[in-house]
Amino acid sequence: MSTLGISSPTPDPTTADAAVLHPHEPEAGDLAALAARTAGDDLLAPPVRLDDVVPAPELLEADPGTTFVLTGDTAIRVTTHPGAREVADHLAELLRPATGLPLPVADALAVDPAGPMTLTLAGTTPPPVTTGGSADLGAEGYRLDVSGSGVRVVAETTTGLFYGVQTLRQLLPAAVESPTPVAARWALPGGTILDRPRFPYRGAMLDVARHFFAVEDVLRVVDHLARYKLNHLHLHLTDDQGWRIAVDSWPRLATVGGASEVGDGPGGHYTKDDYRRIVAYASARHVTLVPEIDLPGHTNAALVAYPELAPDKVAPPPYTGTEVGFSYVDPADERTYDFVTDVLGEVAALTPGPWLHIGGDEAYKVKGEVYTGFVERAQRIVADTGKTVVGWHQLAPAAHVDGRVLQWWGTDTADPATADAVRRGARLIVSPGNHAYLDMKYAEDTPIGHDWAGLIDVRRAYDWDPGTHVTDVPTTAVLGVEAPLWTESVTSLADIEFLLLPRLPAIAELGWSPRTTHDWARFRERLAGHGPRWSTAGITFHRSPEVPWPATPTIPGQRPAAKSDTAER
Ligand code: TNX
Repeated sequence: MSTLGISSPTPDPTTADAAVLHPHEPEAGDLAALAARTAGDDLLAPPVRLDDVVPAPELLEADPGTTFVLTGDTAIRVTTHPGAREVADHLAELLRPATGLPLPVADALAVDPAGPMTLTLAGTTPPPVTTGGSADLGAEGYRLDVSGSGVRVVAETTTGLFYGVQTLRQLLPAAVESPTPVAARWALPGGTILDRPRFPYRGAMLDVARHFFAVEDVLRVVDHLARYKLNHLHLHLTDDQGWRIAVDSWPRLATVGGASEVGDGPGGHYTKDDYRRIVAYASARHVTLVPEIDLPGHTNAALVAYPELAPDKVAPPPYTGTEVGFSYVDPADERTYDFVTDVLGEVAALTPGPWLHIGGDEAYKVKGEVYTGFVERAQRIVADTGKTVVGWHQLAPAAHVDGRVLQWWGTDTADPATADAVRRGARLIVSPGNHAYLDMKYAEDTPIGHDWAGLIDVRRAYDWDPGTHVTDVPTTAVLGVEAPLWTESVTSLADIEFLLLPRLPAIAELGWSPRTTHDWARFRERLAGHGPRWSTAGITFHRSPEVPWPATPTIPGQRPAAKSDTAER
């Protein structure tokens, strides 16, 4: 690519790009191109290509002749600003374990160190001249330049800087993911990336109710989100099988309602400090928490703790199965609305982000006007907390409240009630069960997961368009995309990662990348390079046969032996 245009989804192997060592199986053309170059050139080629980034950047221009290599002299310089400094420290912490380099973080005003990496907040420093097109990087965009003398990330916000850093990380060899020092040449490919997201909401959901997961597991999921520029973590905190968040005014919700899960496990719940820890960790990674209290159905655990909320005022036994749709809080009892007000008030107070999710799905025993009436009261209660209400698309028939967001989880593409709610002002988060549900099996023989919405291989997760998916909903009403992970069959962090990877990056790309970059053939190649990253970092993933994974490296972070590779070591 010679101009800073939309990144070509299918690069022509005869162009200069092909001379850059490709991290996957070399094609005959690559070998010929390599043979035509000097040995010195081969040694200098970085192992990652600029256009291998996931999610695909909006614009990129490779400079195949140029490489920047991190050395013991490389320092990170950053605009004097606490948020920018935090991003610079994050970058240093990402790179130090594998590289073993000191990578000191210095104020931008400090003496210019050799071989700098610079993070600049535009607005405090003049923005760079941009080539061909808008310089408006917006709330999350960034510009990344890799030249022979340095790496520069410029953004208008600290979030933009953070995403520039995530891209920078992907441009280094997979060995950078090693938790311990590795001898490698820390080369980045030369060129420029100008990047910003297609949709403002890009998320994943973790169901911590069906099975409870420790705070550490949730933090690790946040890391996976941040790596692929996803900016929302939706926590499904309550369901029939367990209530997972401490509520001071109704303490038995967590202590009694939290003491169960699917199967025989002990369950558990997050204390308010646990939740604050998740919020802080997520916020440092530019991820906003979206807490869900599922109402009026999916409430058996609450009824076990407080039978006064049950329609018959009798405590049901704890539920550890996987059926849905049988439980509900009594919509005819005013005490229920005290409960809703207290719980949503406390959760809102704990949550810095703008969203509060009230569920609303599968309340099969609360029908028609009774259901709509309940939802309308719950929506007003959310509004009174100052938050914006989010709910599954079953909320659609209820009256509109300002900012209301519906989360589409259908498996078809048409729903007149949802389209009507959008006409009345609702926005949509799109999570189609048959494309975005991470609890669906990849294939018949996938050992865990469901198949009620079909099998979802990586291509199925990738090949759809959130902007046009739901009939009669304009792209402008689509806030973004989310990949939910329900955990009826998921019992460990390894299970979570197995279902997340490699489909999460597919959904992330749908949320971030411009549609013009959408190309399955190129996506699977770009994705392949992430397998060695995950292996090196000790992250479990599904070796989907659709993706041309490189053979397992013998030394962590190093690429498998192939003729074209030997020159690089
Ligand atoms: C449907 S999707 C549910 C969940 C289940 C999931 C299993 C939605 C809003 N409700 O209660 O866990 O299917 O795939």
